[in-house]
Amino acid sequence: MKDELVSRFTVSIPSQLMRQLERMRKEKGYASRSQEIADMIRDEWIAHSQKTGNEEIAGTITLVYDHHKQNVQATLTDIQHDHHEVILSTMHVHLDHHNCLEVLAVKGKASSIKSIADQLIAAKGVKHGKLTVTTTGKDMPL
Ligand code: NI
Repeated sequence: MKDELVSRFTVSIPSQLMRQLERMRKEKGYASRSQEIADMIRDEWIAHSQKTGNEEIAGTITLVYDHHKQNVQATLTDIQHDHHEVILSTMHVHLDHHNCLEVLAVKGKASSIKSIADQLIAAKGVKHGKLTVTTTGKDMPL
């Protein structure tokens, strides 16, 4: 790190998330928070690079949201209808009185799947979302 240029930035996150970050740092054995976050960014960067190409991929988009939050369901449905050609199937599970789990099976160009996942995950009211990418199997011999 001595010879590398270092950038510093300030981040504001909920206190509970901060406690979770700190607990994870200790459990993973990182000496510093900077080291931990740098590794998280590298990991995300690799995943991000794989999702921005032109190749056809398959995958799932998982969303957890509170359906009582205003407009969240309508927003998610609008986005899904705009991209019906790549969303093959959806499953909706009512986790409890408030929380819904939605899983979308998708297939299409990596960059467009990534963009749809980003829109859904960034929608107001979505608590957590994740795109999991896999192969379509076509160019994957056993
Ligand atoms: Ni539900």
